[in-house]
Amino acid sequence: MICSSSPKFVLPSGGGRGLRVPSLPDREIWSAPPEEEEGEEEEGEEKISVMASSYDSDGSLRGPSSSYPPSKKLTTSNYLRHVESMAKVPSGAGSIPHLNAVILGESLASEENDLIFPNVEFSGQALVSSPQKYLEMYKRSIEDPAGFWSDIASEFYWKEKWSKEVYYQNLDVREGPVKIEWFKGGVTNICYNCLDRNVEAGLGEKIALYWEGNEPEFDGKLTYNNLLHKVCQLANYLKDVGVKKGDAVVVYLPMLMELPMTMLACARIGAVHSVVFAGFSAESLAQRIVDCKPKVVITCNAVKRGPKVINLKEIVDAALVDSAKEGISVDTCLTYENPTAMKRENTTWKEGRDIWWQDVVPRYPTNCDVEWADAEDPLFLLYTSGSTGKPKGVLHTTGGYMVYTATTFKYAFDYKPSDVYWCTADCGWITGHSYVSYGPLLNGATVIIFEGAPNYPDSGRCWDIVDKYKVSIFYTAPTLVRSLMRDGDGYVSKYSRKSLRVLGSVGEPINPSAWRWFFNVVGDSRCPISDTWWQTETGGFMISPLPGAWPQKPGSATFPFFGVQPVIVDEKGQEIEGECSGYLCVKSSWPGAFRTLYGDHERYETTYFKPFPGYYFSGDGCSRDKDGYHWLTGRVDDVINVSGHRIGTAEVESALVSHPHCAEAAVVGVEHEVKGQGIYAFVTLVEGVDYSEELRRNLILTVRKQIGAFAAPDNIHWAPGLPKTRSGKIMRRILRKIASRQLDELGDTSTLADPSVVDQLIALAGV
Ligand code: 6R9
Repeated sequence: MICSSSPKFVLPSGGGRGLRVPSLPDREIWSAPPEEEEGEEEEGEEKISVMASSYDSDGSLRGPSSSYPPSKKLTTSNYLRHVESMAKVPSGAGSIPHLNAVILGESLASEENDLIFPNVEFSGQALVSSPQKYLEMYKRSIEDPAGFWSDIASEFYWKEKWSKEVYYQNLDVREGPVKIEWFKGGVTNICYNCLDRNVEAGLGEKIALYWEGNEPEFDGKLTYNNLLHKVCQLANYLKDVGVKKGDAVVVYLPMLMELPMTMLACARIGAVHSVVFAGFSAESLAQRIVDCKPKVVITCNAVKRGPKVINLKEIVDAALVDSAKEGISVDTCLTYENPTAMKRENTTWKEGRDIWWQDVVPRYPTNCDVEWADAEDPLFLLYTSGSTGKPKGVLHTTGGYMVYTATTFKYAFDYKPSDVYWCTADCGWITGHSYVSYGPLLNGATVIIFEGAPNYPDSGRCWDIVDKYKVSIFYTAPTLVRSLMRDGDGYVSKYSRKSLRVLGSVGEPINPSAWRWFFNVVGDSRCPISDTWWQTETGGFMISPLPGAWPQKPGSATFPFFGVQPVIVDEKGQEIEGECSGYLCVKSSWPGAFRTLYGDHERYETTYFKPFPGYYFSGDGCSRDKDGYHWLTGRVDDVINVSGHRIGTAEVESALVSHPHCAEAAVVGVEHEVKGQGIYAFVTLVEGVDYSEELRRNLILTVRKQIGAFAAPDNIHWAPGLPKTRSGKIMRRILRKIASRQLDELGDTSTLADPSVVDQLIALAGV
């Protein structure tokens, strides 16, 4: 299917699928509710301060206005009504898990009265200053994607321009293999666009990276010039040890400036980086090494996170032993000495293979020719969890990813050249790829890289950093917001934070009380929050507020980014119109989309394009309210989202059953106050083995060892038997209810092969 022609754009009028514009003539979404609907205000109920503004009929902002609707008071019954109706959605993704129902209930209850308008000053200077402006741009992006994205792409450096056909896509498995291409034939280099282009534009002396160490007294910085030189030295070294265009390089580094530097050096010479989060275990690292067979592994000896020293080199050593056993031996392990964490002499070493970064890299020239790449040449691999035990190697290519990350960064954070930007994500996850490294650097931004833990030396550390560097855009995860919120406002109010302008959230749905705290306490009710919904697979933001453009609803990711056509489908794959709940899919491609799963295009099609033919299926559930706002409701597959990290239940189960005393395991997600979801594992032991506290600890340790500490189960529940259907399928629905102690909601258990196991499990809860 060739798509240089324009798809039809339909802007529904009221009630229909898609967007509604809050403007004065259409007062529906923000007008004051009728008197009789008002209820008593709950005691202790949080109140959000509303930035009172409104829109003129031409869509421009006006206000603060005395006619701004007063907030509607909320009653308990309002609240519960929403929880109940959302928990029992008649169609779509089926019933929403309890936590999400509560979150949604909270959200939807607040949605009716808490419409947060951007303030006039903010909108006045915003890149997208009104819903009308957004709609104008959005409409063009959908009606003429080729023109819209070509115009933006032209702002980057291309050695050769892309071919006439700006993009090609087939998302429909019924029409042949799934294929997505953007700017094919265009020749560019993302490192050149991040660094050389910005230096040539006069930003050479601008700070590219600030580094803040784990200990507050250690810090560093690099200008765009400095960074370019260091990237070139590393690129030259890599070339010298034989890394060529298309070769994989595995990177296992903590948050040092050397991490984005390494990614850029790989990109400069056309090598494909595969960054592995430095919290993964040796076994997980080995698995990724075996899958992509790198020429070189780049790591550092150790890192301090809070008071703890983590010996990364030992983990890499163990991984390299494991991968060699599988026939993949790596000749070069470039090791950065992180002197604040560990001295050289204490580092384990293998002569001939290991080499100190500081001994070799600085000797290379500070300039290095760019390896020009086709827009569709691979840029990086990043493994992510799926619903089987084997992680998926998500593959992103060069040109479309470059254009998309840069554009989403610019608009979703309303980026200005004077901004200082801090994203707390680690570069081991997609957020660190797109929004610590590539997106901001492509915009010539000043970025903070933080090595440490957000609560070390105390819970005020984030705001200390914000004040120290005058951070204006702060992008983080709901789990961090919730944990800092629990530690009290005192840690926040102690610091000025007056440099903050825009806040951001990513990784999981942000529940409205966390949203409100983030908005009111951290942002002093001044800063819009960009709640960005996206995925490793999407490369960049898909549904996100544009600060200054839209009134916000706490907990809603609001509307699609330019060029993105989200649809909500029911279980038959039919698009559902208007206010609804169902599976979130995307129709039509966008430049930042992943192109395949490394070495397994069939799995790519099966996982993402076969469930609902014609669409990309995200794996998430979503509700759309009457105003077209999107509310993400969490994963609908066997993936648990722990503190924003995706963990496949199958991966944890396979780690558990590798323990010699564990015969069978079934893992489910349960709500967790801080992490969003926690991991709850039911384990059946081998005949003759007794359950004990020691065994419980060993099982948890096994998972830590095989996957990483972040995947350790919060609960182990001894299960002499598991609830199974007569065909042997584990009824996870029942396990979820037992895990969350919703024992009156177990439903019909009579179809189980042995219904008595349910009572047995209930009796063993808490053992
Ligand atoms: C960027 C990232 C993707 C999954 C995704 C969804 C959840 C991410 C969210 C969100 C609600 C948001 N998710 N952002 N849910 N609101 N703003 O996190 O990528 O690690 O691949 O996870 O995270 O469930 O499907 P990734």
